[in-house]
Amino acid sequence: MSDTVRITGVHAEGRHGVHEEEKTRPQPFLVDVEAEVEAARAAAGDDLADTVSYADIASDAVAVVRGPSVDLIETLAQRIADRVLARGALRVAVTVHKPEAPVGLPFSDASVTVRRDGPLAASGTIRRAVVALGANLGDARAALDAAVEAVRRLDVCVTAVSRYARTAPVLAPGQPPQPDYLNAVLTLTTAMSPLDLLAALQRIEVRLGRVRRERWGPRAIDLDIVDVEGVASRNPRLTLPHPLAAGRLFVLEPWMEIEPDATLAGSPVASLAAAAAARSGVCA
Ligand code: A4P
Ligand code: MG
Repeated sequence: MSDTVRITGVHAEGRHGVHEEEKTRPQPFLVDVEAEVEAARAAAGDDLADTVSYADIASDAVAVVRGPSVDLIETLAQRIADRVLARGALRVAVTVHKPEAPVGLPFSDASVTVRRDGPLAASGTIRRAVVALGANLGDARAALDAAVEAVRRLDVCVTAVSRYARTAPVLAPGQPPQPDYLNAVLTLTTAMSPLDLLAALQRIEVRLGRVRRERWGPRAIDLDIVDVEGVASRNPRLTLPHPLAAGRLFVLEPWMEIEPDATLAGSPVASLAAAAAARSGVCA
């Protein structure tokens, strides 16, 4: 379940329509927008920066209506949707009304609604994704084996699985000691949306006994999405690339093993691994 930011009846004059006269004589357009967002952090911190502002949505709508002339209100709605999705909305519905359209018969309103998914919610395009696995409670090797098998049963093609590496726990300052981890990385292709992939991985975590008691706590299994081809997101529900991956040797080294030329947000994974190793005083 997500939250909705809604603004209705945004009014502006524009020169849009298939008739020549409509391209010269301005007429009124009204726009309604419903943007699906993740507002929990904004609500908890009372910070506008963590949501999508209805004022920004209104200015997107007005800019498009006052902008270059087009034939169709479908085109206007699409352009407004693109702008709202670029502000971080998960999904958006945009309705453009043209109450003075030259219909030639009495009518009260003409409108078009388009509904579009943002990159986190969009499915149907086959994309490559990188998943990091970690476990340091119970039989970690069995947990990683079971997780890889469960991922294979999803609507994905697993293209490579790294060896399992025993790694020292990376802990937050003051965190009590933990057992060593077993870490691995796998790559896959899928047409699932990134949010559906995350939900499927979280179901596998639950089935394999994951309990979330504390951030960075010891875990029976952890499945993180490190990267999804072509998707960047600051959404707290799914941040892509994973915000910590670029500095995590326990992710970068197994990934390098299966994809030596991989890049993360434009940086070669090999360079990121060398920098992380230098920081931790270990040879990459
Ligand atoms: N979430 C947001 N973005 C993502 C993403 N890209 N992938 C949200 C997965 N989840 C994402 O995740 C908590 C919430 O983050 C989820 O509900 C999801 O909606 P989590 O994986 O349960 O939390 P976490 O693992 O405690 O935190 P985080 O930030 O993922 O930390 P890491 O990087 O997984 O670190 N030392 C060694 N040697 N090996 C390890 O594997 N792991 C950690 C945890 C610490 N030290 C370690 C290891
Ligand atoms: Mg994690």
